[in-house]
Amino acid sequence: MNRQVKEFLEKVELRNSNEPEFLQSVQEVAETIIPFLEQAPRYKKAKILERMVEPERVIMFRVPWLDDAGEVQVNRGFRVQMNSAIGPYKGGLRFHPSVNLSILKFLAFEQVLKNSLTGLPMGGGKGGSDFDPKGKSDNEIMKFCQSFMTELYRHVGADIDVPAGDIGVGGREVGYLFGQYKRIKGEFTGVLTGKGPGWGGSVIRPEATGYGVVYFAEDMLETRGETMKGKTVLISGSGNVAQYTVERCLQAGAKVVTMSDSEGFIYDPEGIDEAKLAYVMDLKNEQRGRIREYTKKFGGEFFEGERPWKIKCDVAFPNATQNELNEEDARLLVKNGCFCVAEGANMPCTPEAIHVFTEAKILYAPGKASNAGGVAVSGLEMSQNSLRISWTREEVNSRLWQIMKDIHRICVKYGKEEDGYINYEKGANIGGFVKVAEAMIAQGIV
Ligand code: NDP
Ligand code: 2IT
Repeated sequence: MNRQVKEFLEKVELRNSNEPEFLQSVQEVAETIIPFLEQAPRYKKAKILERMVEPERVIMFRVPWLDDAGEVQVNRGFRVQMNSAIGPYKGGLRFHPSVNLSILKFLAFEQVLKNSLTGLPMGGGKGGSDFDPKGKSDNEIMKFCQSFMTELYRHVGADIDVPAGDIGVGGREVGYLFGQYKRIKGEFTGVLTGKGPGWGGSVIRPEATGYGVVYFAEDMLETRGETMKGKTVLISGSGNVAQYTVERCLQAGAKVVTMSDSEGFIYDPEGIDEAKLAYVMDLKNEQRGRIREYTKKFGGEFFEGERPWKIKCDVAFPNATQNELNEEDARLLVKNGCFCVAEGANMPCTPEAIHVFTEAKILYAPGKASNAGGVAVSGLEMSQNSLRISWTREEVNSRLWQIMKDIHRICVKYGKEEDGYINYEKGANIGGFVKVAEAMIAQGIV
């Protein structure tokens, strides 16, 4: 590691020593940005990176609620308002028992660069709670969301901070959160994205992350004269991002053979077709069941406690959670002929895994580039709310498609190396950074 990178990371580590995920995401960015600063002394002098790793504000609060048995429950709520240089804070809310400050700071930090890459005026933030939605009744979910918003409302707003979904937060939760905000404030504004299409939500927002990651992979493949058609695809996760990744893969003529959840993965060598996907969507979104049920209905195999990476494929989409694909998995993927990995999740590949991909010179895209479609359509939802109109599916989809193309172009611009290899990680980091840095310089030392 370069000396300047090492010195920078030591300082960040000293102040955030118990935050491994945050440090991991900072290291990943510093390794490409610090060498770039040598060609951009203005950014170095203005200490842009030093400022960017310090959140503008962190809010932590108590979330008390009453469960169905009449017991008092207490959770912890957070909102990390990372950077507002180019627009209101924007980023999802995650409800998962693992949620802590380290995870939310890493997500908020990534979000700043991702939102910049979309070309839309959005700053970066992230929030959530250690609340576990699994096994909770609808009533309990509503009670929790109402209590969460009863504190969060004073920190958010359509021009201040606009949350959305992430793990454990989908349309149902956004609805309850929005209802409570509206009730407390007495106003109907675009304070959240991912709303229902009949009450201010954008069409294509549920599909956006999954569709976007495949659009991005299609652009990556095109650089090698390839398409998704006929490719064998591994997908991890079975939530929002995974489901619509499968849908778009099928539209593009690929064969998807795996999906997963926190209990294991299913392998269907025949491929997951439209009817099987419809079953998964009902199982996960309505029944709130486990992916292992799939094999009881359609055959194939369930691998308890495992992740899909040992199955032979051409293209892989890690779409569940952070650090779900390690060095050993990466070696297996490459050995089995996988030549394109596009992250639907945030930071699913460990640094060692990324190293394996870039050494092997296979196509690899970091989430901040390839999964930006979700927040991009959130940005389009904000625009529609401000204009008080709703665009059609065709309009939103074509804007999403164009935004993913533009992000790909930015990655190539900043990430193409001397031998022609496109380092998407470097391209995405520098491309996202420059716009935020310019805005921060223009706005002075604030
Ligand atoms: P969902 O809650 O809809 O689905 C999450 C999926 O990942 C589920 O299958 C879940 O399994 C699995 N999962 C979650 N945590 C773990 C874990 N610790 N170990 C193993 N499996 C796990 O979330 P999303 O699909 O919205 O989010 C998936 C990823 O995509 C996240 O990294 C998120 O940050 C990222 N992302 C989401 C966007 C969005 O618009 N929603 C936009 C951009 C990125 P189980 O049901 O068993 O928990
Ligand atoms: O990680 C992400 O980009 C998201 N969870 C979506 C955020 C958003 O505001 O739509």
